[in-house]
Amino acid sequence: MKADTQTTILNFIDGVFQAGTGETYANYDPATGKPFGEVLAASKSDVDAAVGAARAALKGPWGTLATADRVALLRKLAVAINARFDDFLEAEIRDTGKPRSIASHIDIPRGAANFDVFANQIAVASTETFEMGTPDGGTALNYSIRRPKGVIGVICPWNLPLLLMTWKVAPALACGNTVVVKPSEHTPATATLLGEVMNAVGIPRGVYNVVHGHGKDSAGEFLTTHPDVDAYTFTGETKTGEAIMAAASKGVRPVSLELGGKNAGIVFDDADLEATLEGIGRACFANTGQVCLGTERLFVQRGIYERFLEGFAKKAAGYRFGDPFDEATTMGPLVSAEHIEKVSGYYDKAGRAGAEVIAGGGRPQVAGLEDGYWIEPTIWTGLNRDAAIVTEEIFGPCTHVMPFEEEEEAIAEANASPYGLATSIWTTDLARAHRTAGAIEVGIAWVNSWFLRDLRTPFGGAGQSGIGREGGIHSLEFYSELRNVCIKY
Ligand code: NAD
Ligand code: 6OD
Repeated sequence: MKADTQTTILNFIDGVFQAGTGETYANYDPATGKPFGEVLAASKSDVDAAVGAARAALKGPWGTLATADRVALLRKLAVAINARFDDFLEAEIRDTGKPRSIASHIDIPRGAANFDVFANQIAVASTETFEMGTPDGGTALNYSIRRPKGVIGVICPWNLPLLLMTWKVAPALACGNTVVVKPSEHTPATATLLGEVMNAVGIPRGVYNVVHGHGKDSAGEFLTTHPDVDAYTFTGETKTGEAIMAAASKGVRPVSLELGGKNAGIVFDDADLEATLEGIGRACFANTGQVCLGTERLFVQRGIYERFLEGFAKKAAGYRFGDPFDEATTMGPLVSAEHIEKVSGYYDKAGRAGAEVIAGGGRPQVAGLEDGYWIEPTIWTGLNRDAAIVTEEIFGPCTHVMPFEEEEEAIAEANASPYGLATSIWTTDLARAHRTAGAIEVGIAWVNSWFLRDLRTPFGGAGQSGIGREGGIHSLEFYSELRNVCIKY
């Protein structure tokens, strides 16, 4: 169990940690439900100062730094995060309640890797050249140069705080932009700690700024309505994405939006049952179901349905709740009091709608941590496709399973959603795998896998799951302004 240390979270503006002049609020430990520190959030004038610092840095040394020098600094950042691995790990576990086994294998390593990946990407990024004939018989050469977009507002959620924040900050800095980050109010720690690392490796002041607070009428809205921010990159709920898009439309600022989902998993009769149970188990329950790519609608072909349900119920019952700092814990709490209220509200709705509970369905008692935000991994069946738990994003460790007969039926069910983030398809028939992956309207279709990431690939959502693609060259496209130079000679 983590020692009962208190923390005070400050803003990081122009290279200096400073108390905000906005609201002050308590930071809660999800495993105990008790406050363990406070956040001194940014006021409108603090956000002004952060944006001003970012603008000054852009016009100053950062804006003129050679790509090779930026690449070297990004690589140093990756090394420096790994050098402080345990500090990041502790901060992330304390804020989110996620088990050490997840944070140490996914969140913190990816936080560092994001800087390496985008250092590599910008180091070899090319642009186009076209030679053309001119009407007077001469020649012109067109080539493109890459310029930073400017000051980028980065607004982040709480489910994978360091991973998702650096996923945006790394390519933004690689392209020569400066950033003002607004982490989730629930998970302010690792973005703040990254400020120390930025200073330690010599990133010029003002390049990376962090402002804390909530969304509406708070730091989030102060940032998204600030006229001197050039573009916004956001990860979070679809409704929030709409508000950010509306704010960004003033001044015609571009947005990259990674939003919610209600992802479908499909298990065919010919799937390798053991591998499927392992993969689908992760897709439904990893990080206590708080992964945007997670599976909350599952369609299982009739021939394997009963055997699958039996194994799946065992999987759900096999998680071990406990102190997130304990290596043996495999299921942490939900992130906040607000979120447990939302998720348990859906558990109640499932009961009222007459769902059959195959596993879980309630809130466990965790010895010594009774006031934490715990909830059981849950499997339901028996509801129609229009039930709230089958259509709305819950963002908890739960899924609804429906049987199907034919491939076309599973595809139609998977596509019956306004969201289109991810799918996970389980089959040993290669032709069927290609057909199904091509037919489901999503940004990512995993076959016989889930959350297997190559950071060079396009990442994003279709429909109400987002706008744009990031990852690899696609991130560079969003975070840079390409200029065509046309030389007639
Ligand atoms: P959220 O939308 O409530 O909050 C995200 C961030 O936006 C927070 O920092 C919040 O303070 C800020 N915010 C809220 N209202 C705002 C406003 N009006 N103006 C400016 N900022 C505002 O999302 P969350 O609860 O933190 O995260 C969970 C959601 O994120 C889920 O819907 C999940 O699917 C989604 N998500 C999507 C992806 C993806 O890649 N598509 C990844 C992770 C999470
Ligand atoms: O792996 C990533 O790059 C990424 N953006 C993951 C998103 C996970 C959603 O919770």
